[in-house]
Amino acid sequence: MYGSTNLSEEDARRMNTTVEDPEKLEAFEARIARGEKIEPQDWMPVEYRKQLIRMIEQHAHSEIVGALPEGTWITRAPNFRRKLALIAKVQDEVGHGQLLYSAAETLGKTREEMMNDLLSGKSKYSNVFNYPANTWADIAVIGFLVDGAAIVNQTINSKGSYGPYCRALERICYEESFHLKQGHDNVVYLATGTKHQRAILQDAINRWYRPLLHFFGPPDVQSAHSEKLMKWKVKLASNDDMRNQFLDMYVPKILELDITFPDPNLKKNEDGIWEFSDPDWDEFKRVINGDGPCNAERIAVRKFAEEAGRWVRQALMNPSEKYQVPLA
Ligand code: BYC
Repeated sequence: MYGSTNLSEEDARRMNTTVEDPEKLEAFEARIARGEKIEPQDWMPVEYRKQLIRMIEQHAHSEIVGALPEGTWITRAPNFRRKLALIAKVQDEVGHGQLLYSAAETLGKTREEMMNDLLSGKSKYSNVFNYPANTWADIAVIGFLVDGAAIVNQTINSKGSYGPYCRALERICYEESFHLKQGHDNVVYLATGTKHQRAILQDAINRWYRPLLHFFGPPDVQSAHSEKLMKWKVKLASNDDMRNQFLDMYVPKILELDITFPDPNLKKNEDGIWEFSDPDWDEFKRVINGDGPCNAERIAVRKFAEEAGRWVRQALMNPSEKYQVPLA
């Protein structure tokens, strides 16, 4: 699925290059224009490699950190059926992290380096996972709308240019579509339930609305990386386009349940573009730079997991350890 995970000596030497061989660059861009997939052993510009590492690594971190808010609800799920579904979903999310770390490793960054960068705060992960899941309705909203937003992003980018990332995204999208059904079922159940159930759902939508708008990244005019990523077909739609697609698909599904959004200016114009109030981009910047409601807690849990799992990694990596076939 992934191909090589080793950086060739030549690629390692080129990592600090700023000027690319024009012929190779032209041939590379022609391949992208023809819609070919780039594979790990192929020549690629250093900036393409660095951008992919940044984006895939952030995506991988988002999956494993994203498992935490939902994970806290496994022991508090309202019934056995919901608990089973949530356990399976959380397990899937961690598995997505594994797929994505493997895809990022093909570009020459080791998993250990990625994990260290997450724990030191050098690498980012999705803003949405720095908010608390206060009630069971948060789990419904995460399952329906956060997973829905992720599917919009991932379905588009699975048609991109880097083979290992696209193949990982395709697999992830199959599983995410089950998560979405689980989230939708949960949202509809609460929306058609008691007064209290509707109230906690409305409260959760009120709190998740702005983080969900932030999920697709800053407005296009402020996006630092979009131009390059779109030129090289790593991203196939801009942040604003993806956000618009999400609003188009999901706002009507919430409104039909007679649940509202906390924004009087949210509306679709005749040209198909959604308008909304400024979702406070300063809050977005604070949250992605480490100062959100749960950033410290999320990293503390990951540090605990890293330390608690060290003996397992050491045992697996110990070349003198031999597997003993257990007695029957
Ligand atoms: N959160 O130039 P821009 C899931 C950063 S997990 C944090 O527009 P780009 C799930 C951006 O990194 C799926 N940071 O960036 C799991 C950059 O900072 P740096 C999560 C963000 O890359 C468990 C700066 O802002 N999905 O679904 O062109 C349970 C400028 O932005 C965010 C992914 O990870 C953000 N939301 O476009 C349930 C998708 N947005 O690196 C569910 C993969 C922007 O220069 N990523 N930043 O320091 C992408 O598709 C793209 O990276 C983005 C941003 C569209 C998010």
